[in-house]
Amino acid sequence: MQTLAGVQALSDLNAQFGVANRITFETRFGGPVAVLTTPAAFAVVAIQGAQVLSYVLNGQPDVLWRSPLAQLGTGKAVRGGIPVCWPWFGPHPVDAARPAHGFVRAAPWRVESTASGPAYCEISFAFDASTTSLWEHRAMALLTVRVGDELKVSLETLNTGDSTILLTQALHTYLAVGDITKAAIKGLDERMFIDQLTGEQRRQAGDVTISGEVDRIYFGTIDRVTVRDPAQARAIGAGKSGSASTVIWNPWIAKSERLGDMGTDGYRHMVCVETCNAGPDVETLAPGGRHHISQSLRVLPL
Ligand code: TA6
Repeated sequence: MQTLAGVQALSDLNAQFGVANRITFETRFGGPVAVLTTPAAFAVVAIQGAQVLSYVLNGQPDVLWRSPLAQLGTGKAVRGGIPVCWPWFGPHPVDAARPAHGFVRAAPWRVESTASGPAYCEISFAFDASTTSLWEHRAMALLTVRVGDELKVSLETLNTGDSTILLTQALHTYLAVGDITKAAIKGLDERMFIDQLTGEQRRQAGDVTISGEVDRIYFGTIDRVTVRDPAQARAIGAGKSGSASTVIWNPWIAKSERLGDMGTDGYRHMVCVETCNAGPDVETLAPGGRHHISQSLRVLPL
């Protein structure tokens, strides 16, 4: 049964896709979410945007940062978790009037399937972008979230139209850290990046540390990135596939004030490590073509 804005009713979702004690559909953050529970961890995934909002390993703080103002159904993506930026990253390359980061991160997705095993739960969503006025192409986006002792988010694009798509995208992941000023991001040493604040291209020297606004597209990198978080005595590993660019973003103080939804000192407790096809890393999809991108998050010892 379809209800508001094409969102499937919770009762129908539980009947069709629920799994007792493992996968339930309920209301959290003011909107419909899936709660996936395994022996090692649980995750909360909003139907809106197919957005992971929380990933918590037993006995650990949330791996994902979320705005204290997080609320579904506002017409904007929740600030935090893993927003899905598709089918373009950042401002639209030609038409600035179109929404930044594409048009699916605040829209309802359709639950397609769920699965669970002794150590994992999984949910898949679909977005049919064949009839939107915001885009001149036709495609399907399929997003799968797999929860266990790691979190894996996969996004597949299928070009269902008759024109070639130049695809950019991001799994725009907000990682939670105890204190960003004490954190270090490893794995990008010697990689080139575009500094989005100045437009310059520079080469990274050593670990990425943050003591001000950082907005960088690292390109030519298929590397795993590790965020060392001494304040929480842990590290978070971010592996990826289908991506040759990684964005590192922290808005710091002034931009946080302009954004208005970062909370009082949210910037101190987050860093975005985004698995992307962005900057020079553009995927060309011929009609019938597919592209798959994924990010895997794992908590590691310091
Ligand atoms: O991924 C980094 C970035 O492009 C930044 O420039 C900043 O705009 C951020 O995304 C958040 O964008 P949003 O539209 O969610 O406010």
